[in-house]
Amino acid sequence: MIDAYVWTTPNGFKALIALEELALPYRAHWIDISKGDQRTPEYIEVNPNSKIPALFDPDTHTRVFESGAVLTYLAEKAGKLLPASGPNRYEVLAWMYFNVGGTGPILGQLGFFAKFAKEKNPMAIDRFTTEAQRLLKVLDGRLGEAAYLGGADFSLADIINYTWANAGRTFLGLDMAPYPHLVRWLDELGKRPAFVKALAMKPPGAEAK
Ligand SMILES: N[C@@H](CCC(=O)N[C@@H](CS)C(=O)NCC(=O)O)C(=O)O
Repeated sequence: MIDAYVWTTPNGFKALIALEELALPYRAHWIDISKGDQRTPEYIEVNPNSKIPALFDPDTHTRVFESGAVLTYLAEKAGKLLPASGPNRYEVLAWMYFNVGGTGPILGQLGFFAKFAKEKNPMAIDRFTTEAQRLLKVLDGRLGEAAYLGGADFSLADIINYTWANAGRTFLGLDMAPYPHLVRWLDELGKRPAFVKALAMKPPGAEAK
């Protein structure tokens, strides 16, 4: 049984969606990043970078941190959602890296400056809004030429990009009118049973709040 370290954020949901899509048995450990659980010595053994998601697989004595590596490990364990070789493997990996080096950090920084920061910095908000819009346009272009980011088939590339693009539409409230293909893909993925199940998950006790 895989130990999955998660929280209810775009990066945490990537791991939960992948576990559900791949139907791998797991136990969710809720790391409350608002309370600093990510900085405890026990958790730093799992992720030296003090972020979620991460996992430990007792079957293979493997720890994995960074969402891209976490999803790659899960797909390779299940033998699904990441082609083992060939050009399509690298198309999927390229769109995964596009998220971990692009939409993830840029929309994350936009969230910080536009939503969380007490002092509003117009230059930072403008910089990250412009770059977020540019990246969403790149996703839209790809989804105008292929059903899924990796090509004809649903893959890890879709899971990893979904949570941040969806946060752009919902939490960040970006205008999605310029991205009709992206909206089509968001709507379709959001109806998949594994997405619906994972995105509804909450830490124990959260329902009572
Ligand atoms: N590059 C990392 C980013 C992970 C990340 O930023 N996670 C956030 C939650 S969405 C986090 O753990 N933040 C806690 C903190 O920064 O202290 C990945 O892709 O896994």
